[in-house]
Amino acid sequence: MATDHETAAPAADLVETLARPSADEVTVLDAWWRANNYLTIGQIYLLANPLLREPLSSEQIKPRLLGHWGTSPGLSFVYAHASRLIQHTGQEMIYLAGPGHGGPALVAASYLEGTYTEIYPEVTQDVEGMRQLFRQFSSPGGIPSHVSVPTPGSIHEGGELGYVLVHAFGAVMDNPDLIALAVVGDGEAETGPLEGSWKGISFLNPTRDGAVLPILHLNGAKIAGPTVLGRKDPAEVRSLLEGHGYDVIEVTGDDLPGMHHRFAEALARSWAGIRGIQAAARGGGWDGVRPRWPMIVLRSPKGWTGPSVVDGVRVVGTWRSHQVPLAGIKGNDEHLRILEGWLRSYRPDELFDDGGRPTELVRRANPEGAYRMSGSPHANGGLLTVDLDLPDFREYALDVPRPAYLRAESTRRLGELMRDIYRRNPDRFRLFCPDETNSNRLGAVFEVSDRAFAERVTEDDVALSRNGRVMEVLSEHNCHGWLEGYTLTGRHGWFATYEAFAMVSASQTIQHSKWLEEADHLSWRANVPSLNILLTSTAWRNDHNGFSHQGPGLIQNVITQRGAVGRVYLPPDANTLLSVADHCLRSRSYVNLVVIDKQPQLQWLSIDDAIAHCTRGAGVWKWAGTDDGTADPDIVLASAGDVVTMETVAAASILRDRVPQLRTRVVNVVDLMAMMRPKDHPHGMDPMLFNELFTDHVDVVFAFHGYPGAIHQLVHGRPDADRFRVRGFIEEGTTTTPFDMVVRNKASRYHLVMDALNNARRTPPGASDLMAWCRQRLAEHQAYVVEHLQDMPDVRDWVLGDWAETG
Ligand SMILES: Cc1ncc(C[n+]2csc(CCOP(=O)(O)OP(=O)(O)O)c2C)c(N)n1
Repeated sequence: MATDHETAAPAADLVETLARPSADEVTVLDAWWRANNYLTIGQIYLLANPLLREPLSSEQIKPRLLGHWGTSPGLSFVYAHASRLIQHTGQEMIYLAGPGHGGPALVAASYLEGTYTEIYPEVTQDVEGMRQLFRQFSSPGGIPSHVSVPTPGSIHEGGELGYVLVHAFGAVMDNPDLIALAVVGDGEAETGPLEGSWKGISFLNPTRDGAVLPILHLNGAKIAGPTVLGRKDPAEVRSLLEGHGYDVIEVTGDDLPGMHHRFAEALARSWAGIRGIQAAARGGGWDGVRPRWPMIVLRSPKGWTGPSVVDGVRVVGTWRSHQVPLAGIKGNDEHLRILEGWLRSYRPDELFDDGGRPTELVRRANPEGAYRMSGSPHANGGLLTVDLDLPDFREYALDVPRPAYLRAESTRRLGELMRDIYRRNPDRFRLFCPDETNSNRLGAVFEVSDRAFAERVTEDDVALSRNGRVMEVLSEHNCHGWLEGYTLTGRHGWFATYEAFAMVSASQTIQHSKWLEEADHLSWRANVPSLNILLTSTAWRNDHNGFSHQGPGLIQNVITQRGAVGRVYLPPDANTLLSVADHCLRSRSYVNLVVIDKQPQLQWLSIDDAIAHCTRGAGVWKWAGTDDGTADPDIVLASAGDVVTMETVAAASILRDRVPQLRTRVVNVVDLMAMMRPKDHPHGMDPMLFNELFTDHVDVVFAFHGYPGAIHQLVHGRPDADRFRVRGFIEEGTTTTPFDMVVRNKASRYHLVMDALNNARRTPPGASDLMAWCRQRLAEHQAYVVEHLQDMPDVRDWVLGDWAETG
C-alpha cells in the first residue's frame, strides 16, 4: 500500500474536493458519526435490546455503568473525517487517542469498519453481535474501557495521560508514508510529558520521516473542572502552539452540519500542508528550515450530542459529561426516559438494518482493507518488523586474557556495535538518549550518524544535522515514548539513560510492560521488537554528581511486574555486555533492562567465557573462590552488578589469602530473573541448577547493584531463603570516591569479608584477626579519603594478579 511519498504536492482540485464535502458526503459522515455515538452509549449502558426494537426497560441497563462518554463524540467526529480523507487520498494513517478513556468510540469505529468482527468473529455485525459488543465493554471477562491492547488499530492506550504525541512521533520516524493523527486532550495537555512533547517537530525530517497531525481537543473540561487551555484566551493558546512551531488551524462550534464543513476544510488544509512540506523536501527543495507543521485546535463541547440538562443542571459542555452523564438509571424512570430519548436521537433505524448490520449509508464512510485506521498494519507493528542486520558482536570484544587485570569503559564497545548497526540498518534502528550519548561512552555512533535536529544548526555544533538519526532530547519522557512508538510500529532501538533518571520515565516503562504483557495474550498482535533500556552512569560511580544521581530503583519496578515481559541484565564487563546486547536486539516483545556503568572498570571474561556465562544467566566463577567442588562450600559469595562484582571478587581474594581453609564459592549473576523460581518467570533457574550454585543450606553473602530488598524478593520460595545476606544500595550516597560509595553502603570488600566470616558454616583459624584487620582497613580508608580526596592506592588500582591463572 505504499503511496507516492516521492511525488509532488497534492493537486489543488483534490484539496478543494476534500475541503468542500458535498451534501451527500456530509450525510454519510454524519451517519457514521451518529452510528458511532449510538454504539458508544450502548456500550456504556446496555445489556440487551441493542437496537431499541422495544421500549427500553431498566433490566436492560447494566448493573454498573463504567465508561467515559464526554470525550467520545469528539474522538469519533475526528475519526469519521479522517476516514473520508483516507478515502479520497489513499493516505496511510493511524489514529492515537490521547484521552484513551474514550475507548468505546474507538471500539465502535473498528466495529463499524468491520475489523472488530474480523479479529473477534464472535462479535458479529448483527443484533446478537451488537448485544455482545455492548455487554463485553467494561465488564468482567470482557474488554477494558480504554483504547487498550485489544482495540484494533491502537498503539496507544491513553490510560496514563500525557504520551500521545511521543508515541505518535516515534511511530512516524523512518516511516515516510505514515501520518499519525494524535488527538490531545486539553486535560492531558496539562501534563509534563505532553507539554514537553510538542517539541517532536524539532526532530522530524520531512524527507525520511512521516508526519504527526496533532488535534488539540479543547472540549474545555477534565474530570471535575475546567482545563487551563480551555479557559485561556484563544490568542494565548494560538501563540503557545505557534511558539512550538505549528501552523495552527482552529475549528470551533457545535452547529451541524456547519462543524462537518469547517472540520473537513481544516483537515484538508492540514493534509495539504503536510504533503506540501514532504513533497518539497523529497523533491530536494527543502531549505533546511524547520517546517511549520500544521495542527488543529478543535473546540467542541464535552459530551457533544449528549443530554444537555439532567436533574436541572447543565451536562453538555461541562465536566459532568466526563464519565456517565446519566447515572442511577435503574429505579429512576426520568433518567431511563432521557437515556432512551438520547439513544433514539441518533435515529438508529437509519444506521442499522433489520438484522443489525450497519446500513450502506454508514458503511460508505469506511475506507477499504488496510486503509481502515483500525486495520492499519502500522498499528500492529510486528507484522512489518524486519529483523536487524546485526554484525557479529564478537568482533567488538575486548581481549581479556585473564580476569580482573584490564580496565576499560565497557559501554564504549556497545557504542561501536551500535555504530555498525546504524550503518547496516539505515531505516530501522535508532538510539534515543537524553543528551548523554557521548557521556555514556556511546559516541561511536556519531561516526555514522549525526544527532537529529530540525532547528537552527550553528558552526559550533558537532554531529548535529537535519539528517541525523541519533535522537537526543533532554527529556526521558520523549526518548522513552519515541522508542515505544518506534518499536510498536515495528522498528528497533535503545533508550540509554543515566540510571537515576530512568525513574523520570519509570511509569512509561511500567505502562509499556503492561501493554506488551496484554499483547502476549492476543494471537492477532504480532510480536514487536523489544524495548531495550540501557541504564548507565550508575549509582555507584556518580562520583561527581552525588546523591541526586544515585538511584537504582527501576530494577525494582521491572522485577515486581507480573508476567514474563520484564528482563533485567547486569553484565559485569564489556564482553558480557556485548553478549547481552546482541540477545536483546534479537528478542521480541520484552522490556530489557541492562545495567552497567560507563567508567573504566575491571574486565573479567574473554568473549567465549562471556557468551557461556550469559547463556547460563548465572554461574560459579571457580577461579575466584577456593571451593574445588568436592564438598559444600562454607560460604557462597554472590554478586550481580559490575561494581559489586569487583568488591565480591576482591573479598574472595582476601579470604583466600588470609583464611585459606575457608571454602568460598563465588557466583556471578548476569540475568537477574534467573534468581526467580521457574514458575514465577521463564528465566527462573530450575531448582537443581539453583542448588548447584547456591546449595540449599549454605549461607550466601549477596552483593547487589540495586536495593537489597530486590534479591530477597527474587529468592522468595527458594530453599531457606533467609540465608541470603544481601548488601546493596541503601541510599547512602553523596559526591565521593568510588570506594567510599561501597563503604558507605556497607557493600565494600571488607564488609563482605566480615559477612562471610560471620555467616560461614565453619569459623576458620585466623577469622577474628581478619575481622579486626577489616575494621582497621575501613578506618584507614576513612582517614585516607578525607585527607587525600581519593581512594587508597591498593584499592584504587586493585587487580587480581596472576592468581586467577593458577587458582
Ligand atoms: C497521568 C494521569 N493523571 C490522571 C488521570 C485521571 N484522568 C482520567 S481522564 C482525566 C481528565 C482528562 O481530561 P482531557 O484530557 O481533557 O480528556 P477529555 O476531556 O477529552 O475527556 C483524568 C484527570 C489519568 N488518566 N492520567
